[in-house]
Amino acid sequence: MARKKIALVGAGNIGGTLAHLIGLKELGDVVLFDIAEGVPQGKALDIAESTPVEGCDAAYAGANDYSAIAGADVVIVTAGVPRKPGMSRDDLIGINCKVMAAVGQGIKENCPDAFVICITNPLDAMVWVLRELSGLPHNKVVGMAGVLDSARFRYFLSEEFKVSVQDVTAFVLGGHGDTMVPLTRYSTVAGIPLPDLVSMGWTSQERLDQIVQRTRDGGAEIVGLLKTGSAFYAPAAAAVAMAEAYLKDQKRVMPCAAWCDGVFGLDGLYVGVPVVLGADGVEKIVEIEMNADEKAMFDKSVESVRGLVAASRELMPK
Ligand code: A3D
Repeated sequence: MARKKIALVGAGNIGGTLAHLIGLKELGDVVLFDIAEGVPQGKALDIAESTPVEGCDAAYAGANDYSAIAGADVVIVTAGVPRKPGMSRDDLIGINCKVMAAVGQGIKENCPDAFVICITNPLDAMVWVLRELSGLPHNKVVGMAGVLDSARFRYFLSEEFKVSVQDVTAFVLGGHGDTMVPLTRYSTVAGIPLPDLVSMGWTSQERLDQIVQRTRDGGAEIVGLLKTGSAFYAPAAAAVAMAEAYLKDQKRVMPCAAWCDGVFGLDGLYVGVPVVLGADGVEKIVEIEMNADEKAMFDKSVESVRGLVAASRELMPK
């Protein structure tokens, strides 16, 4: 069986890290595409030269022309600009909306059968633009945010409880912004929900509230430390896990920005919800029950995503 082809649109910090991880995991051959001349070629060659040391079989190419992504099985999109200290993800909408329109067109013309994962911010609106311009079926276009936000939550919880990250599960839903919704009732240590752990005295409600807030501010914390860009190791790892779920038909249950039409009371919106990811892309949306408080937080997040989509609609090429 021929190796899979994975196209990375955007060869910046996340794009380069994606390329490296994909080779190490031997998920397929990698094409890096970017408008910056030499950057995708240079990163492709550099990583290719590490493969003999790592002992992994993956071919690498870099390109400035969309024809290079032809026939890709998976496309991961990071093209655009990241935020700088003091900026919110939403401040990126003007420039990244135009970039997503060009990328959507490139995908439509070159690899309409691909599974597409968008990472570019503001995430929930950019994945919508990408889907509109590419014309791909909604189940084949998703946004990466929930896996990252949940991983941050899991990491902070594992530190708090002094247990392995492997035994902590967590769900962060809603839009990828300040209104994201970490769901404590659906987050567990080895199956024990967080509210029960508070009752058991493992932590206090106050500490848990602080961890929830740190999760919401997780991206800004890294931006503040790096000063010149945003997080890229964990975002790349999260997107690779999603690509692997698709390529290996793993049927993994992951929070993704998925097209919600007739679920969660929504009538056509990309927002973070639990989904089953397999060979058909988004195979199922897991419509969990939310209590009144959770629903109120989710609705607030949905409203903020709606605002961003409306702004993107105005900015999109007609
Ligand atoms: P960066 O290292 O700047 O890379 C972006 C790359 O995109 C650069 O190499 C640019 O040359 C390239 N680019 C710009 N315009 C185009 C275009 N029209 N076509 C092709 N390539 C282009 O950024 P990064 O890799 O750190 O971040 C990329 C994006 O991911 C940003 O929008 C971030 O805000 C976003 N991001 C999202 C998350 C989520 O969890 C959703 C997390 C971290 C970063």
